[in-house]
Amino acid sequence: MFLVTEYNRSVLLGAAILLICQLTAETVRERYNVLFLIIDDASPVHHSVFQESPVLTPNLQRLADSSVWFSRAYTHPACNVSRMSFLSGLRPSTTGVYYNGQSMRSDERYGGVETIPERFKAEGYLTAGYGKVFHNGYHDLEVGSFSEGYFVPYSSESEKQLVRQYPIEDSVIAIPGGPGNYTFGVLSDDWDRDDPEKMQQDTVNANLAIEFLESEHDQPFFLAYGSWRPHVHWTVAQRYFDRYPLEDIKIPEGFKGDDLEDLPKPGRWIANQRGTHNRVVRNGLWKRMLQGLYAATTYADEQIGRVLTALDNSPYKDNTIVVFLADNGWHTGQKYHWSKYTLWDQATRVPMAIRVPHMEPQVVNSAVSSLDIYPTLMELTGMDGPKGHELEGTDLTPILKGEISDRGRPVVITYGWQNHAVINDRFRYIRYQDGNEELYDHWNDPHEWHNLATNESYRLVMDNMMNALPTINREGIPFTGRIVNTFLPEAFE
Ligand SMILES: [Ca+2]
Ligand SMILES: [Ca+2]
Repeated sequence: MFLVTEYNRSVLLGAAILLICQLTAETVRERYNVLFLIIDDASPVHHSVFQESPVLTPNLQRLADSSVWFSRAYTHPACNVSRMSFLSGLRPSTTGVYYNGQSMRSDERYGGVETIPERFKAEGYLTAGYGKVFHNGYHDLEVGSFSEGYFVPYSSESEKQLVRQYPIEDSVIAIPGGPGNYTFGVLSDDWDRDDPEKMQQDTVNANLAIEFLESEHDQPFFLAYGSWRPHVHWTVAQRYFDRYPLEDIKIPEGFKGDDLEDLPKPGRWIANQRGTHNRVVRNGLWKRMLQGLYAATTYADEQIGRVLTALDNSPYKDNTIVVFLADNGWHTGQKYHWSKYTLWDQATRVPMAIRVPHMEPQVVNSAVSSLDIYPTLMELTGMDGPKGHELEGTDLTPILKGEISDRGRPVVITYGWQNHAVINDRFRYIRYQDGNEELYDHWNDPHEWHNLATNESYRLVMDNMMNALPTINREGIPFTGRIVNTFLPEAFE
């Protein structure tokens, strides 16, 4: 018979305490918090993280200095397509969500997929979303993705009020003939400081995120902050415009006058069918437009910086993973194009960072995809993947740890049914639904000026890259929103 003496009672007790401590340490290590930061429509050449740029983004640089920074991360070139893909872990070619007007939630096959915030919520996380996390047209459908009382989505009304009422009158810029949403103006310099009546929503939502990080939580958390800027309208306060005097602004290096001449029909069509660039130039607005984008980018950088500072000053600093990315890129005249919606570098390459406590900062220059975020977060937090669907991205944890430098397969970017770009460490191969092709050699042609697809000596390169094209290309799901910025049949005729 086992006699419980005072001695072995204390030994047993000690062993039990040790076990509990180990379990707690284990649990704490696996139950990382997540801070998920998203900015909207960021040009890949207009930020100053590890590159020369006229636009200063010191807060992104500060984040990059403590993170694994991806200089060649890619997303799909439209808000909804990109966000639905990286938040669900599924490719557009799998879900049939190819444009902003297609809501995945209304689809019977994929409408119920468990997205990143839902996954964390299901695991007992406090899940908060402030600003534009999901696409702004569809955030009503995402109420259930976040914990009750912790969801304040993007407000289109707030943006409209801002643009109509507050800009300094003679500062308002509009492109005659449109698009109308490029209209922007300068706010007086007391904006986005301390007066609660004079804060735009990105400031208000950053304040909510900061307040969240300054509060005590008895659950692990997933906190998403989505900044609407630098998306148009580039309406920000005077001080941001003042940093970029018009006389110092230069047109982007990547612009080449005859750039469209070597493009196949769909490429030329998507580049300039809206005619925006010609109107910008005809009206002498190119530098004014760049000034607006620069000012709005610097404002967004500051908001990200404020949230990051709140994390770094909080007790959560050493137990919180930070993910940062932009949902898509932006053309500022390159290939005669403004905005996104193309398969080229300007619209598809985005700044991206992942910071994991106690992991060495580094810069990764191999091609990665925003699709990789979901499986990476699952691995880092020790969670199982979502119920009901397989994630299609690649777990980047071995890259974060410095064990490997490459995800092992090319990145595939999609816009519209059967229009894909395949990107590896050297080339971008574009294939449109009608079979037209483009090929760019990034080692020798970073601006993608020289389409090599008609040069037969590259046939083998292109054939190899074709092997990475999706084998499933689901028909586009029905539109529930506006049909805008889509490829039309005339693009291929
Ligand atoms: Ca966007
Ligand atoms: Ca060209």
